Amino acid sequence: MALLTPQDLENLSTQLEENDEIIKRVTGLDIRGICEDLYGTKPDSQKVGIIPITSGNGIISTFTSSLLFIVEYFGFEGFVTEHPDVTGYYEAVSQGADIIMMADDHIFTAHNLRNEKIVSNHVATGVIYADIASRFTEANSKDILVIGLGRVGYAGASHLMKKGFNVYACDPNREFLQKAVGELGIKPYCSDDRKKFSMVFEATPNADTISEGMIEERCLVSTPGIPCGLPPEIGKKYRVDLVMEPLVIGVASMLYSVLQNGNS
Ligand code: PYL
Ligand code: MG
Repeated sequence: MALLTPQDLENLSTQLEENDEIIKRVTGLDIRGICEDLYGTKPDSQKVGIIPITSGNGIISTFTSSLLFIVEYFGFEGFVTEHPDVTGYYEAVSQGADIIMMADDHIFTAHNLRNEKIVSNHVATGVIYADIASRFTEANSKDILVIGLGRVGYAGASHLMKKGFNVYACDPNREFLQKAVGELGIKPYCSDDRKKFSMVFEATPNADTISEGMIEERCLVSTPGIPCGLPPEIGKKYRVDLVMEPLVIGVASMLYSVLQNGNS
């Protein structure tokens, strides 16, 4: 999995505001509204212990401080532990954390100690970016294109199938594609199908995965990016609305997904 860099996390507050405005304009809801609707939960100042983890490539200098900003923005009470790793875990639980957040190079998780709910950033990110794409108010059908069927794309495609969308998907890895066709019932898509979409959820670690033949005149592309799959010239030519930021939306989804909701 591609690792975030401090450059990716610069101006996170500006990226959040800009994306929240776009999301509100194209779906009618802001990020909070989408999370509440998606999970049926609302933050209530739960204590979130954020633990730096030194394994693998080690600490990303602004990662835990970015998480603290996000956690507090959405109405939780956050703290970053003084120590990393096991000592940090002990510290967080001892200080009364309701939710633990920590990431090594493979999994970034949120774990609610009070209700045992646990989620990975892959799943939470795939679900919310796919959900945002599916809420495009100018869409004129339930057809939606998913590009990339790795851990993020698969989670998003699964969510869209459950919501009753006509999910078309592609992935250069034939095994990933066959798995999603067999397990989820998605329709395989290739760009020479000439079918165009007004809603696209892109979840690949590559640039320029979206080509002209795929998108309608008005189109919403929703992606966790890094890099962006939409070539800028196509974005301009087709007046594409692009929802893309590196961490905030995925973390909001993680937090709301582990809260207790009324019917669970
Ligand atoms: C969660 C991000 C989204 C994309 N890639 C994921 C990533 O960069 N994971 C690695 C996070 C490592 C954090 C480091 C620290 O500072 O605690 N262990
Ligand atoms: Mg994100």
